[in-house]
Amino acid sequence: MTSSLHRLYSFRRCPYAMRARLGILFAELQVELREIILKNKPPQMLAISPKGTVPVLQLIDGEVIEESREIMIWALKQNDPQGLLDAEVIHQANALIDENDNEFKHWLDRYKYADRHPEMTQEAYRQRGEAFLQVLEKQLAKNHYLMGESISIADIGIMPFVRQFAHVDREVFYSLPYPNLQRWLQHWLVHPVFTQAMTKYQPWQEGDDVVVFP
Ligand SMILES: N[C@@H](CCC(=O)N[C@@H](CS)C(=O)NCC(=O)O)C(=O)O
Repeated sequence: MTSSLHRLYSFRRCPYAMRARLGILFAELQVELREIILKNKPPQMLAISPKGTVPVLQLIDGEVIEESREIMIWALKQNDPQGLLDAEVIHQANALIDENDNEFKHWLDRYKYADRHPEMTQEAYRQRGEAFLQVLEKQLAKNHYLMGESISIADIGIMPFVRQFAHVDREVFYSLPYPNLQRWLQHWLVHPVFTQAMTKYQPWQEGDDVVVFP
């Protein structure tokens, strides 16, 4: 079945995919959603994006955007009613997302799956990850959101990763000395846009009806 919407391949348990969904929601756009399972990627997705990672956005004109940050930015460039791409903070927001993607994610994966990485203890992995949490805590001690008093792409780009880190062991996370980060995460966990982003969908199969998100 064809659709007149841009098409997003997504996977709910992937923080990069959640970042893309958040971007689409804050941009107040609608897309066709194809939820996938990483172990069984649809050939239609691999045909347009052979690197095989989610999220992937296929625009109506055929262009393919296969990096989560680019999907967020593309969406918000279409429509950004809350100013998430505020020019005054975009440079700093991008630098923080770089740190998230290039360093924090590395330690998050090891903290989450410490048994697969026996070179260090789980606690040591957590402590490495905490270096980034400390940077976030410092920002959030000054402002409600990472870049100031309003939401920026840094918040939606980083929050799904901090959530995963916290959920490795909630008791430990909430015992750490990061009260502002904990407040920020809790705010996001009940935020209506985030809960909408986390809506569960059945994996897509050829022949299914089009699923429109949101
Ligand atoms: N740099 C990519 C990273 C995306 C990524 O690594 N996604 C993971 C899932 S969280 C993935 O699709 N991995 C492929 C696999 O596990 O087969 C982006 O920002 O979109």
